[in-house]
Amino acid sequence: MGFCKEQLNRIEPLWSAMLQHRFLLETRDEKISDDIFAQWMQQDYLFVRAAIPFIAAMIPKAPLKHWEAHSNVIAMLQKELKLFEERANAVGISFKDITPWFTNHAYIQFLLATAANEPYPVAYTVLYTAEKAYYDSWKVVQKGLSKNSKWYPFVENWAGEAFAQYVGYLKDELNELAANAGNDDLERMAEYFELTTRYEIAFWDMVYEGREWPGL
Ligand code: MP5
Repeated sequence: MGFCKEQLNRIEPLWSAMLQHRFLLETRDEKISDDIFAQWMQQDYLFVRAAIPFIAAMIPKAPLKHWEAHSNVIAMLQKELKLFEERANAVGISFKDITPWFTNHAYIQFLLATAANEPYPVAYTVLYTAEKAYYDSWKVVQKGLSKNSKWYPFVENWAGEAFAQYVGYLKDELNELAANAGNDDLERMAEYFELTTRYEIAFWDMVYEGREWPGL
């Protein structure tokens, strides 16, 4: 069994909890409030923007054969930002003066610190886990959301065939990185697989809790 499957099996209760999050079920069942969805859009817009320097910071550590894919991902993220902007304009949501809330801030710092400080296979684990999490999450939404919904373009973005292929590519490459990794790196990869999943769950929670920053 490859590393990815092994990890998904190991943390199965967490992964299932993520896929049963009320944000996904309410969006799927068209019961989500516009305000909650807007909060997700504003925060995820900032997250996607921060994913660009995360990918860019991985490139100097990456084997040459990964450079093209990483460059393509940066282009994909730029297009994704335009999708957020188009949807925000269409429904009257503003991205002006938004800042990352506490959990989002922590997740972004985690991404950037991982790319800067950890070995490449560990950073690649975080990339795969975050992308796989969004693929599986939006597949849940796809099961019920009408194609006419104003939120359907997000389903098309993350649950569509192009993204499925990209996540499949990341899985194969991560399995290969893991097959060639030493024990220390492998342990760290498993730890970061779980941590990334916990951040994903915390991110959905944050959208509801709506507390911008704890403390005064
Ligand atoms: C992704 C995302 C997917 N947009 N937001 C979170 C909180 N996790 C994962 O990443 P991408 O780069 O938008 O495909």
